[in-house]
Amino acid sequence: MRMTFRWYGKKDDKITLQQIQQIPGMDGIVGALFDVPVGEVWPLEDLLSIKEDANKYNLDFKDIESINVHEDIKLGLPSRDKYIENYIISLRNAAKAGIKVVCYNFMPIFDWTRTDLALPLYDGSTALAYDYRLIAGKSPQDMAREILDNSNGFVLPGWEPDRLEELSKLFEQYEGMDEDRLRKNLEYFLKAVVPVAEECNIKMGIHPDDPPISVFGLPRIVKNEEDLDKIVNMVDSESNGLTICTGSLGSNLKNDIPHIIRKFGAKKRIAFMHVRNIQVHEPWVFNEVAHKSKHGSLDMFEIMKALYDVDFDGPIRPDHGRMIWNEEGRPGYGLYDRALGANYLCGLWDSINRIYGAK
Ligand code: DNO
Ligand code: MN
Repeated sequence: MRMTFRWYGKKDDKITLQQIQQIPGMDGIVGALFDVPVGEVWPLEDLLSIKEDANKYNLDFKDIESINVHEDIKLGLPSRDKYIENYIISLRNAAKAGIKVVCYNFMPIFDWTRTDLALPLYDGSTALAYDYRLIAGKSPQDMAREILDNSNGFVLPGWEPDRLEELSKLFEQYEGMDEDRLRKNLEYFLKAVVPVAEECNIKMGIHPDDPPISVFGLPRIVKNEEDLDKIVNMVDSESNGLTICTGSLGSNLKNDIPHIIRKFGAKKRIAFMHVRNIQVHEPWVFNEVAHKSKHGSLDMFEIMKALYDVDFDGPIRPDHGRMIWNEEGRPGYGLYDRALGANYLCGLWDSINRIYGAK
């Protein structure tokens, strides 16, 4: 297993590679090219330059999050073939730069969605939160404005102001799109890219929908075990893998995460693990918490034990953290709480290996 930390790059992340290197047990960074518009080719030299920077601090760069999928692919438009071709070139470049895992998602229009980016918790920290009652009856534009007001200028991915201007057009394009059609479009994409990923020795890992429920009436197809089954069956290859994000899937308590890990881990379909805890108050009302089990609804020991049982040897990262110790910056992606989270996961992992035997 390699312990990793998501990094937004020299230009956009105030967290330095040196700081990441100083987190005990850290093996590598998870990076991306944030300046390349969605659908364009990722240049090899830009990937190599991240790798070179990371390696200077004894950190690997073997995992990408995410090469985003162009909206025309999700919509199944004729123009998708050109974007798929570009995706394939990006995958080949990634392989040349030593990348082993590529995370992506297939959520229409938006990436992950929250109704509050700085919910105050009992201890003075703040966390990301979701409450379906705050979304009901609102347009995405209203939501975006509300979120912008309390987020220090940061926006959720997919909610950038220039994108919001074209939102009505995007929603029109999705009219009549149901889960089955969206699934067909995913299958078309996977049938084209997975053979290339396989040839390049890369595992693709689809990220669950976050939250795993339809938002603003848009279809979502990565919500539960049944959805994951359908996806792994679309192309029979270990390169057609999953990112198991415990905080995303876990916001529906019906999703039994240790069981899901055992099932898809046994089939070697887990490409990437995002491990974080959340407190679920009632269906679709939840907030993120510290990683430790006692603070939330998920049993982190059981999650790590399931990974041990299936000999998981891919990348794992702490996911969103709270803002603590007066840290300011990108909601969910501060240094301190994620570093604590990583350390807690390392502690669990070490203990499990000591008790049940190192493999
Ligand atoms: C949420 C985060 C997301 C994720 C992307 C994957 O749980 O991990 O930002 O990175 O949706 O494409
Ligand atoms: Mn995640």
